[in-house]
Amino acid sequence: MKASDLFVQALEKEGVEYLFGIPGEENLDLLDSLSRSTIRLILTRHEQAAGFMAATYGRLTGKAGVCLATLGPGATNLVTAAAYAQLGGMPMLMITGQKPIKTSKQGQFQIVDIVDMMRPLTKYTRQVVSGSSIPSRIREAFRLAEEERPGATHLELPEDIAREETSLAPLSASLVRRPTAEEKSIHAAVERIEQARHPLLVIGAAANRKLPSKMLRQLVHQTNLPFVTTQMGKGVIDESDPRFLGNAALSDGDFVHRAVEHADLIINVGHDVVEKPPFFMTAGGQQVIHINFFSAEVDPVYFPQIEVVGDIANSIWQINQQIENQSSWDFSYFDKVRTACQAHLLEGADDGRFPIYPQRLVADVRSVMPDDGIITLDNGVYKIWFARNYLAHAPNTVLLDNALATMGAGLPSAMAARLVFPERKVMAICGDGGFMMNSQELETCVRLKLDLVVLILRDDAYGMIQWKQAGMGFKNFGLDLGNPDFVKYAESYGALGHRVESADHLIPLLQKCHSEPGVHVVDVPIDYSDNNRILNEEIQKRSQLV
Ligand SMILES: Cc1ncc(C[n+]2csc(CCOP(=O)(O)OP(=O)(O)O)c2C)c(N)n1
Ligand SMILES: [Mg+2]
Repeated sequence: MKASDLFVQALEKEGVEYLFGIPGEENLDLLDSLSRSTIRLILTRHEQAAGFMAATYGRLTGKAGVCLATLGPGATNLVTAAAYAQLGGMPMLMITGQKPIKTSKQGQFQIVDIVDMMRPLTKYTRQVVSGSSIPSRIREAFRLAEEERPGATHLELPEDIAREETSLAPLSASLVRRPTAEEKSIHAAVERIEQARHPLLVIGAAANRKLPSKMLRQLVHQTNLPFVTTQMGKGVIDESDPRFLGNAALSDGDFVHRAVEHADLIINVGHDVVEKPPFFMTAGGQQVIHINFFSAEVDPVYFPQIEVVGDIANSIWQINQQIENQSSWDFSYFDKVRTACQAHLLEGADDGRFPIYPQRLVADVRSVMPDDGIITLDNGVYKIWFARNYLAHAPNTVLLDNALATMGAGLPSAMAARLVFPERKVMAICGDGGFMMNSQELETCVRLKLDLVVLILRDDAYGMIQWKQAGMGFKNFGLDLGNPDFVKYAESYGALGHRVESADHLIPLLQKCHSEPGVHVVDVPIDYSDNNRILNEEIQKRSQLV
């Protein structure tokens, strides 16, 4: 058989279901082999979107999502998605083509050193230089993409190698278990938690996996430990739990930061330094226990005293087996923080103004989404409102990017979520800026018949930067946009376009979109005029009163 057949068989052996991307002439042998395989090609309109879809597939399943591009311009279009997967800890394999490497008559036409270009963006990047290396290269690319901490890998398959004859077979994955934490570190952690007066759990990105979520739920139920989440830790434990104090969406000055200041011990589970720190350690300040797959990356604001290194779910399980609830634990101040924070979250949730108030938008979206429904956020100022105000009830139901924090991923990640969970409701929530960065994928949605709801929050501006500009005392300059008529734009793709006409119109409209099949694009005029006052001033003042 030809080497590209072996390549595709190796992908099948890894359990690959989808290949997202845009082939070029350098991928035609691979495409031919793919036509005889069980893998479904998801053809997109931009490689970046294919990469975001593959990364999100990986984030949701723990198995590497795979994307495909040609050499040169196709491959350079993948770089933002590579960074997205790599920083976000999402397993993804990128496959790119290349001109023949043994002999070529085309000079340097379209040739860029893609393997080198991918080096800072991946855990592993290689050119496949012979058919016989395919089984080991593919196994290695999957092993590294999926192993903690997950990330991006890249293989370049040149045209002439794809066409080589080979008689090898793919390699199987080994049976492997993650190492678990050593007993003494568990003892030390348990002892410290039992001695603390005001222990607090902080749940971050790496805890957003299936088993840690179950174990953390058990720990909280058994001990009543209060908890806060980071943006990428949302949903690990149901945020409607009475022990949930809030989300660290803002860097400081929010209600959750009062809880953090008050804690004498922070149990920091799954902290990932790519996220903005949910708290800052100071010399002589509170103690921190670091629980993660890896030891802590020490920096000026993070130098934990105790580390429990190993499989997170197992560590929490072991702690749970040993810990005894203490009458000396005092959570009374945490309760006050929770009450004050919850009261503040309700403010504006029924505001009737139009264009829509962000707090009202979040409350209305929450009320129409089922507990297991998935929202995928692009990047804009609304991300802060959703992280703070939208309570996640299940793991990975709020897909936001607090790592690369790129614009343009909201729609592609919703598309991937829809493919992975065809029975669940999925809603993309994008700004008018971020949506337009990958809006061409509406065609892909329509072609694939993906039932989706896409909200476009229209402030006719790059609002997030306007908010920062105002916060820094600069005058409003350089951030206002024009927009297409989003209803007509959606319709031109064969999608269904809607426009919200009043605050009270939002809930019935979203319910209608969810109950009818098709790609629903909803133009939501939004009022950001209070962002600066509330996010930069009011929250700080009000939280100081607790
Ligand atoms: C690819 C990319 N370019 C630029 C930025 C910087 N940036 C962050 S948010 C933002 C504005 C987002 O505008 P929009 O999508 O309209 O959302 P809004 O804040 O207006 O709701 C910009 C330019 C980014 N994060 N990613
Ligand atoms: Mg905007």
